[in-house]
Amino acid sequence: SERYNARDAEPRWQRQWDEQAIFVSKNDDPRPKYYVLEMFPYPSGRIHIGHVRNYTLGDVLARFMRAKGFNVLHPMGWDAFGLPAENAAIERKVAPKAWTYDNIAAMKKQLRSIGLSLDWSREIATCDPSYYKHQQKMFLDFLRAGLAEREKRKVNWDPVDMTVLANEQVIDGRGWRSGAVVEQREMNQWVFKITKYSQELLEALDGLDRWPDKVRLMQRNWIGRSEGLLVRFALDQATTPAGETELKIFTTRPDTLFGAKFMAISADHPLAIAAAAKNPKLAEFIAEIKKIGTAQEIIDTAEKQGFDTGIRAVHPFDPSWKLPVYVANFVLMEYGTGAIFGCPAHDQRDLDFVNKYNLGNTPVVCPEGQDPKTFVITDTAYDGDGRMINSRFLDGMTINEAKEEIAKRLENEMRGNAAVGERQVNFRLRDWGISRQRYWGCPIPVIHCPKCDVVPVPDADLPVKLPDDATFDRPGNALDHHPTWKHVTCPQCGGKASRETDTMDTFVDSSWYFARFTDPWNENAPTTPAVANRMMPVDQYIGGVEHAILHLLYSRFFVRAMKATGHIAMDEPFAGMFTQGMVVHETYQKADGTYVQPAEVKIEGAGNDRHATLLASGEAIQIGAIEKMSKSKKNTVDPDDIIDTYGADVARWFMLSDSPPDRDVIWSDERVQGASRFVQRLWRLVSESAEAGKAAPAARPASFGPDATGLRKAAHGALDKVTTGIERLHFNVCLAHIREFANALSEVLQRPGEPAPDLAWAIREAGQILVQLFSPMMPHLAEECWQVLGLTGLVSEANWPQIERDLLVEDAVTLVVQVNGKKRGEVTVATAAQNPEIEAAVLALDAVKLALDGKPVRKVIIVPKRIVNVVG
Ligand code: ANZ
Ligand code: ZN
Repeated sequence: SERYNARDAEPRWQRQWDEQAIFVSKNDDPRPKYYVLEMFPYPSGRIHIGHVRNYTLGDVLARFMRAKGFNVLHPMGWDAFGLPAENAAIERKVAPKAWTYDNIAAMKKQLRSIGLSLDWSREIATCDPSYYKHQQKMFLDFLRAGLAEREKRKVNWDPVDMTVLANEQVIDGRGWRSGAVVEQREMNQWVFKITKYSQELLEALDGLDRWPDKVRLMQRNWIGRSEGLLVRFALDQATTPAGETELKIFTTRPDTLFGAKFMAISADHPLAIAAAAKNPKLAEFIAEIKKIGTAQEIIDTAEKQGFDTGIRAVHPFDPSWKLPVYVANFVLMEYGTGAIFGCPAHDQRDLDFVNKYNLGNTPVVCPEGQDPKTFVITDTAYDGDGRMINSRFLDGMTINEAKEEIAKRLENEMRGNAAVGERQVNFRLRDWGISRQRYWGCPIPVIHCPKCDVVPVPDADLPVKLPDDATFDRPGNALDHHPTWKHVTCPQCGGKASRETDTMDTFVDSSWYFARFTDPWNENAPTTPAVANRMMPVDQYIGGVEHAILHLLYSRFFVRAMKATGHIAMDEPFAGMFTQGMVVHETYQKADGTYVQPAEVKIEGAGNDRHATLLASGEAIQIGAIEKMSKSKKNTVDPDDIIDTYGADVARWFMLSDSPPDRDVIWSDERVQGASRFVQRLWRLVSESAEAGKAAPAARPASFGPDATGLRKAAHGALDKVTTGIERLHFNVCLAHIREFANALSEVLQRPGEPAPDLAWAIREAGQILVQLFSPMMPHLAEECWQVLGLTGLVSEANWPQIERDLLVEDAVTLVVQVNGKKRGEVTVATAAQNPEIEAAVLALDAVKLALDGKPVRKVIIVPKRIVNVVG
């Protein structure tokens, strides 16, 4: 028969699905809902192969759940604000808006060519005023509810470009564009009060049992709850600037107080500032360490550095014990009190520090079974369990007992009118700074009036639209430069006032789009609560692990804030979360080290013989490591090329086949070709079963013979396994079962002669089940096959086949047993029995033992389902 022609079939089916609007979900659909969502893309200009994987995973589930009878919501939109559009404006002189919408158009075309079952009637772009209008409304609601605030914050300031930089834009302490040394400035910033929900966001993680454990752990660590003690250390007055009397620290290990060797404070601590005023060397040191910026990762990896202020603190349990106070680069002002005591024996950071500055260490916790007299710490701090030593009244206690004892004593000890110690729970989570000094973002809808201070834009004046005529010929915020945009009259007093020129962090845009999808047509409110409450939460969210912390946490906060302001009535946006792996690819390099594209090389041989040459010149190419696809390594493949050459179904099948969806998948042309051959094979197989099925009676036979039953067991077995496989997102396993079932059907079709009527009926049934099983993965091929089978309607609209459970019972096979090629008997085992099990059963047979006559077994050869030959 002729070959399946994807290039012809795919656009044809895509058009048909569109025309019949079969993926459009209606809000008044009475069936139970199922909401599948993949993280929406940033409109960079092109779909990359990672998108194809992400959307294919979601699409398989969406199509499956639709077939199972759910009202599936599977929308798509665009995370359309962000810096690249402004960069394009600077570099290519195109307006951010035009650039963004051009990209959206191009990418939408690409997405359509993948054959995704998306409801485009709900498409949203976050840069559209019809979307951000509602975001502005919610900002104002949050402001009234005390969930948004203006706050002085430290920001990275580029003094040449005169702009605030994100942490990622600070490279080695310099602005990424200007190269100027970045300053830390205090500026008024808008924040969302996510910390109001710290405890709740933490506790609710326990209930998210359809989230990956690793993602929940990352969120837990990010929220970073710790129970500890605030301790007020007295300062030795002789050493201390006037007016400073005490140093308050936060510790989670008060048990280690007798191992303290130093105190350390942040460069921004008031005591550091007071001391620096009198000590130019210290002031210099502080300026130096502040250059590394505010990024936590940089601070964590930077070499520990400190400067002795000369100030001495007094140990709370020994007035004669003085501890030096250092300014240190690893102490953050934003956490705890911005001050610590250092116990080097039990904290690695502190140990590195004392080893650098020769401050010594004294272990105070001794591991069980160690002799305290010989227990010493050199380069590795001990942070495990044990008993207290060298700690006066604590000696012999466990860590927890010691913590409790210290807390009790210091809580009860008063200095002035406050206790020296106070228990405290701290969170690492900070409020979410949403101010960005950028043009291409959602304007923050407030007005600054010299008389009335901050005035919210009245609801009736929303949206505050971005001006279309901004210019990008100088650094900084184009909204700020705009000749007219920010000059307004105050809505309250009618006087001269100016608009806020900060726009919102683009993470705000993506923190509620999933709720907007439930009713994107509502012009008056962000959501229609009755609809949102019915369609939310997202049942299965799918995206990259790179968003495991911020995007998911912000969304979890946002939904809570929306609940507090009446826009939705739930806490958690995503009932199920799945993080997919990356698509990775080999790299190819010329002798001079430059990378070349996969399309430019020819690969020959296999295994150790595998080698590559440059197509153009025949020069040898080095096959390099398998890495994440990136432009710099040139190891990308363009989805358009793949779809052009092989069709979308092949790309989809390949993406699903090789690895579990949460692991990386290695892109390989050889394997893509394998997927392509499989498509043709399925096509032939379905054509042949249509042919053979013609002999089938219209009515279901009253009984089935062994051949028909065998095939029906294979069909329903595959149906059962693929059904549970898709429900668990074990797509690669599903594909293996589909292949196995295709083999079984093919084997039946190759049998000579006309099939009996019951077998013909079973073949027809099998053909139909086969097509339905692969239809979520290869929907175009499936539609085409559906027609070949003479079935009416679209497979995309067909109900998932019913499993006949009585066909699933395990049955047995009987194998001939030979010893050295001579038949000695038979053995009956379960069909599913694995080789070791079969081997054991055979070797236990008396006839086999007898024939072997005490000779050792050299080999057991198993021909599946037929013969076992024991070689002695
Ligand atoms: C003494 C000590 C001894 C500490 C020891 C640890 C181990 P988590 O668990 O993350 O809350 N710390 C407190 N404030 C800090 C700041 N602003 N910048 C840097 N480090 C700070 O960490 C709490 C511990 O981190 C505290 O307990 C403190 O060091 C340090 F064997 O106090 B610890
Ligand atoms: Zn005013």
